[in-house]
Amino acid sequence: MLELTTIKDGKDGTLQIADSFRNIPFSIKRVYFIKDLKKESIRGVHAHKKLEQIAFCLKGSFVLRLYNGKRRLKRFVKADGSGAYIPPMIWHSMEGFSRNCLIAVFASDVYDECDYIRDFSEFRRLTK
Ligand code: T46
Repeated sequence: MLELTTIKDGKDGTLQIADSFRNIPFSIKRVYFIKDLKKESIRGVHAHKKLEQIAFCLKGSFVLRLYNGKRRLKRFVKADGSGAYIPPMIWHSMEGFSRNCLIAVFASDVYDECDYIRDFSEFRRLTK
């Protein structure tokens, strides 16, 4: 989990800042949002060959599952300003969304379907 820089301005609220190479370990090339989720929704369920990502929950919460071919990890991600780093070659899925869950994902590159590994047996073969 990575923390954003937080500046509390008293009655004027709070600023949270994501700087590439400070809070975010890569140069951000794309940001996408995931919303309108249901309790039973599942997203992800794939790995990336090269893409690095950080998922921030802006509202609500969700469960992130990660698998590197050997170990499984389950993280409860909530809207507290911390982001979940998803490195390349990690099988990941998002589920257990709360009501009105809103997710922002910062990515190290533009969308490229060729970077996706969507077949689990191919992922297992590549991570053996
Ligand atoms: C990831 C998880 C956490 C685009 O055309 N451009 C984009 O930037 C994105 C993100 C998606 N798409 C298209 C590709 C598919 O035709 O939107 C469709 C749904 O994408 P996908 O099935 O990959 O959606 P998720 O939510 O399962 O995965 C997304 C990201 O694609 C992925 O990189 O790690 O969120």
